[in-house]
Amino acid sequence: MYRNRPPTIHLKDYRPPEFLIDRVELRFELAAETTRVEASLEMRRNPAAVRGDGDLRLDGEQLELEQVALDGRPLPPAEYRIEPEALILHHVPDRFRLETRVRIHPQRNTALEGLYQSGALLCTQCEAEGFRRITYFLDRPDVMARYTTTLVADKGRYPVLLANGNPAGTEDLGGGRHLARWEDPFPKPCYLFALVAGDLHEVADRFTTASGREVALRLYVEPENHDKCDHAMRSLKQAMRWDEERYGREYDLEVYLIVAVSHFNMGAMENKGLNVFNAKYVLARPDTATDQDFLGIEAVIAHEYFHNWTGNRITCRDWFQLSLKEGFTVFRDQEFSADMGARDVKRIADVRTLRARQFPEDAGPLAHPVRPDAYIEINNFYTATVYEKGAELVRMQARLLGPEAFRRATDLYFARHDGQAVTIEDFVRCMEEASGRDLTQFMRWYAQAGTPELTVTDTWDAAGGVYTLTFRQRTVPRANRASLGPLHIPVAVGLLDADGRDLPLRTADDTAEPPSGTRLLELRRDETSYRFVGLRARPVPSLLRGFSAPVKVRYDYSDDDLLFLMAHDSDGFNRWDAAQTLAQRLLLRRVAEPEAQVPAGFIAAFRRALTDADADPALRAEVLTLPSEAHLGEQMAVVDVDGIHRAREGLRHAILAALRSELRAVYEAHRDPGPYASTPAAIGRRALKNLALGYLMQDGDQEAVDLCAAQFDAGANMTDVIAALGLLVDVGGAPAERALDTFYRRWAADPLVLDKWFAVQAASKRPDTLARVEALLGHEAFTLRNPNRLRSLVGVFCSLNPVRFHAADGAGYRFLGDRVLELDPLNPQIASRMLQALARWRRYDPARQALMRAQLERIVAVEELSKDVYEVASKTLGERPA
Ligand code: B3K
Ligand code: ZN
Repeated sequence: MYRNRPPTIHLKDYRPPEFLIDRVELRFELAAETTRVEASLEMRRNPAAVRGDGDLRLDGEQLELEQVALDGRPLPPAEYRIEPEALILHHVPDRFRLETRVRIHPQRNTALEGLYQSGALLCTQCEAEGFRRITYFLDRPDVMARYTTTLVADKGRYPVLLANGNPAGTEDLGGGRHLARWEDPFPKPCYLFALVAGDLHEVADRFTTASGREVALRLYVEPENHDKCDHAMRSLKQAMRWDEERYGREYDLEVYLIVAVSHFNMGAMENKGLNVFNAKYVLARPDTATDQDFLGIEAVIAHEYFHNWTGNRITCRDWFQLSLKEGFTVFRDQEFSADMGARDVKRIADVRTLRARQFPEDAGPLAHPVRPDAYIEINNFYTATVYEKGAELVRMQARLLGPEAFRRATDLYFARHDGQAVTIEDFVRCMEEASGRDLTQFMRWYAQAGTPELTVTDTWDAAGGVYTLTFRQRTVPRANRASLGPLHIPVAVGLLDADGRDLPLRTADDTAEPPSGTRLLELRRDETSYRFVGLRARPVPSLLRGFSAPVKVRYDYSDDDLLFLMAHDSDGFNRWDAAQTLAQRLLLRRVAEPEAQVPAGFIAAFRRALTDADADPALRAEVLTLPSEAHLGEQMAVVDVDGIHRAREGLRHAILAALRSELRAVYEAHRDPGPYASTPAAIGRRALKNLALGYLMQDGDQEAVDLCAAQFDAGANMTDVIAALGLLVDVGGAPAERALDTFYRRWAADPLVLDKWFAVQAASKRPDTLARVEALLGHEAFTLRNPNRLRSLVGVFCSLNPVRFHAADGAGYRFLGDRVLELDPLNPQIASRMLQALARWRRYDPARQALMRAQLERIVAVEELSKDVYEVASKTLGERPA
C-alpha cells in the first residue's frame, strides 16, 4: 500500500482486457476479525484483445490466499506467483473456471475501502479500485460480469444480509448462523459490487414504475435513527418518477436498497440495487438537520438513483472516462433539484460551488482536464473538475441541442450502449447523431484544463443604430499542455433598454424577426464580433445569462450598469451576479484602501434588495450574501488574507450601521411560527431571516445577542438553532459558552448533530480558534477514524476558515501537516483531501509560501507515503506535471 515514487497511469496506454469474466459466484463467511471469501470466476480470453504473454494477472491487495484452483484442480505454488498487488497464473486455457479462497480483515480496515466495519456493521466500498481488497479479480470497469453472492454470518450479530440484485433465498444454518443469497441479473463492473451485514432497522415503501412493475424500496438505518428516514424515502420516489418523465428511464430490479452508515469517505455510492450512503445524506428530522442538509439529501439520493442508468447500465470503459458517468449524473441531479425547488436559487448555488471549488482547482497545480489523461491514484480524481465542470459540459451540450434533440440524443445513448463500458466520445457521438450538429470542436472542452476567459468589448454607432459586441477567448493552458485552440462556447446574451426591458437581438443576417430576450451566441474563434442592428439607443448588455458556459467574463461595466442590471435584468442569475460583481469590486477596493467610502448607491441597492417584498426571499438572501473571503482571494495576484478579512468585516459593519432597522424588520417579518417545512418558500424565508440575523450580530451588541440567544433557546428547528449558535460563537463570551454547552448536552448521542457542534467551533472568526480546535482534538467525542467527524473539525478549519488557517505564524499549516501525516497510514483518501487546502500556496506572500512549502516538503519526504498523498504533495510542489 505504501511506496515511494509510484508509477503514473496514462490514458494513451489503454488496452482492452486480455481476459473477460462472464459469471462470478461469491461466498462470504462474514466476521469482523476475519472474513473468508470464496470466488468462482467463469473466464475466457477476450477475442477483441491482442494476445499477450499468456499469463493471467489478477488484481489483489492485502489478501491472504488460502487456495487457488483452475477448472477444479488446486494449483501448486509453482503454477502461480503472488505479488503485493497481484496474483499471476501462468499459461491458462482459453476458457476456464478459476476458484480462489482468501482471508481478509474488515476490522483492521481503516481506509474504508473494500470490506470494512462501521460501528457494528460490515459494509463495502469498491469504487474505484476497492474490489481488489476483497478478492482476486480483473479490477477494471470494462470487465462486466453477472454476479451471485452468498453471505453467511452469525444471525444474532448480523440479522440483515444484503448484496446486489434481487433476493434469491435465505437459509437457517443452525448453530446461530444463517445465509442469504442475492442474484444480480445485470452485468456490472466490480466497482459496483456491494454487501452489507448488520443489525439494521428497515423502513419499507413501494414504487410502481411507469410500465406497472412493483419495486420494493427499503431504507436501512441503525435502530436509533428509525424516525429520520421520511425525507430520504420521499426524495427517492420523486427521483424515480422524474427519471421516468424526463429521460424515459425506469428502474430495473425488484428491490432498491439504501443503507446509511456512519463511516464513509464520501457522500454515497451507487452500487447496483444496494446504495451505501454516508448517514449524513439519509438521516433528517427538522430538529436534527438543516435546510441545507434536507437539500443535500434530496440531491444525493437522486444522484445515486440516476446512476442506475448513467453509470451502472452504461458504465465507463476506463477511469479516465469518469466524467462520462459523474458529469452527466451531476447534471441530472442539478436539474432534478431545480425542478423540485427553486430553479434560479439552485443555479446560483451550483455556480457558487463551481467558482469556489472548481475555478481554483483549474488554476492551480492540481488542474486537470474533465477527462484527465494521466493519474497516479485515481481516487484523487473525484474532483470538482470531473464532477462539476463535467456537468457544465453536459449542460452546454443540452443547451446547444435544445430540449427535443437532447432527449433524442440521450434516448439514443441509452438504446445504443446499454450493458456496455464506453467512452466520452461515445456519449458525444450520440449528441451529434441525434441533432446533426458537429461537436468536434466542442470535444476540446474535455481535453483542455484551465478556465477560459472571455473578454468582451463593445461599440455603439448612434447614427446607424448598430451595437457591436466583440468576444475574445483565451484559456491559459494548464498542466504543461499546449493550447488546443479556441473552444466552442455557447454564450447567452440579452440587451436591455433604458427602462430595463429586453430588446430584440437582431443581426443584419437575420431573415426573420428574432424574439426579444435571450439569444444564444456560439463562439468558435479566438475573436468573434456580433453586430446588432435597429437599436435606438446604446443598450446595456446582459452577458452569459444563466451562466451558459463555465468561463470568466471580463467586461468593463460601470458601477451604475451593475446597479441597473441588479435591479432590472430579466435573468435571475445575472441579477445576482451583478450584485456579486459590485460587492466584489467594492471589497477589493477596500482591501487596497481600507478607508474607502461605501458608495451611497451600493447601500441603496442593498436596501432595495433587502426590503423588496415582491422578490423571492431566497433570492434576496443570495443577493445580500457578500462574496466569500476565499473567492476574493482568488481575484488577487497575491492573496491578502488579513486585508480581505478586514475589508469584508468592515463592509458588513457598514451595512449594519446603515440598515439596522430594515434588517431588524426583515428579521421579524420572516419569523415563521408554524411547523417546519422543507419547501422552497419556507427555506427561503429562513435563509433571509438568518442572513438578517447575521448582519444584526455583526457588532455583537447586547440586543442582537439577546435576539440570537432567544432564537437558539426557542429551538424551532436545526436550521435556526445552528445559525444562532454559529453567530453566538463568533461573538464569544458567556452566551457562546452557555449555548455550546447546552447544545452538547442535548445532542451528545447523535453523531451527525455533534459534527455540527465541532464545525461551528472550527469555523469561528475568533482569533483563538486554532487553540480551540487543537483542544477539541483531545475531546472524548473526537476521533480521526470517522471521516465526518474529521471533516467537521479539521476540514472546516483548514478549508473554510481562511483568516485563521492562514495565520501569519504558520501554526495552521503545521496543524494541517501534523494531521495529514497522522492520518495517511489510516485513511489515505481523506488525508489527501485535507492536504488540498495547501494547493494554492503560490498565491500567498513569500513568508506564507515558505511556511506552506515547508509542510509540503516535510510530507513528501516521508518514505512510506500513500500514493494518494504522494501525488497531491508532489504535484502541489510542482515536482511532477499534474
Ligand atoms: N461514485 C461515487 C464516488 C466514488 C468515490 C471513490 N473514491 C459516488 C458518486 O459520485 O455518486
Ligand atoms: Zn456520482
